[in-house]
Amino acid sequence: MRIDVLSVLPRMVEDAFREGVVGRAIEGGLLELKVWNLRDFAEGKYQQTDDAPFGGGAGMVMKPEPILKGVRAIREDADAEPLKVLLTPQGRLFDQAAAGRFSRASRLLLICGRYEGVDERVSELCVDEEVSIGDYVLSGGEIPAMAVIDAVGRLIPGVLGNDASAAQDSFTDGLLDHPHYTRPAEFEGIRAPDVLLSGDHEAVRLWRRRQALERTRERRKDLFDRAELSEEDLRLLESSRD
Ligand code: 9D3
Repeated sequence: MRIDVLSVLPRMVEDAFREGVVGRAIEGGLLELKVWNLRDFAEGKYQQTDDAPFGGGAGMVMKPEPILKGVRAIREDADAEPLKVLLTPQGRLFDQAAAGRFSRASRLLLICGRYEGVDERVSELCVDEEVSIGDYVLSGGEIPAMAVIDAVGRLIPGVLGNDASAAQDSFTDGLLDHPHYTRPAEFEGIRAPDVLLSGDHEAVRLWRRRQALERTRERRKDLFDRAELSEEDLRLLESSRD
């Protein structure tokens, strides 16, 4: 898979993937990441990528022309047409389902906004989807683009090794994970639950499932209400209600 990024801060994105799982995927040739400097597509003495908003108001708006020029250059730099995604607070929420969809495209082009926003004609002319990573204010689309690259990169076959498909399956049941413990069995006076040291695999499975169900109900009512629960799940919750 190939991912292109168009940004006024290209080093921010490049530097993020020098290490870690996705960095290794790039080194190993499973993922090609190319980050383009938007300023290289801006004209004039100052190579301006932003300008004052029509209608007045605070802040600056990203000019459409450099973005369109950049998108055209990136398109022509490879054979397949990329799925073009604009990172913006006005986008649909990026979730694991979107990560799965993006990972099935052979090419992805991520366009990072900065300042108050991006001229609306960019969306109209050269964007397939607009996405946000959540309801908090960031300074631009670069960190959201990194989140998308990390989430999508992990889904490329071979990037995670054999565990990959299993790890994905466990997310698709839509529950939060159970608590994890490792050595020592007692730390700062807190013991790991005895069941995890018992060697009783069935008891461990039931304990983990119940913990996952309870935590999801407690912390993420939105996920809990959408989860498809089995008879066993309902029974595990029954015994935990009191
Ligand atoms: C006061 C109105 N703000 C819009 C909600 C202005 C504004 C805030 C942040 C305009 C641009 C930005 C920069 N953020 C992004 O470009 C961005 C973002 C984000 O801030 N949060 C979550 N996802 C994303 S994707 C791109």
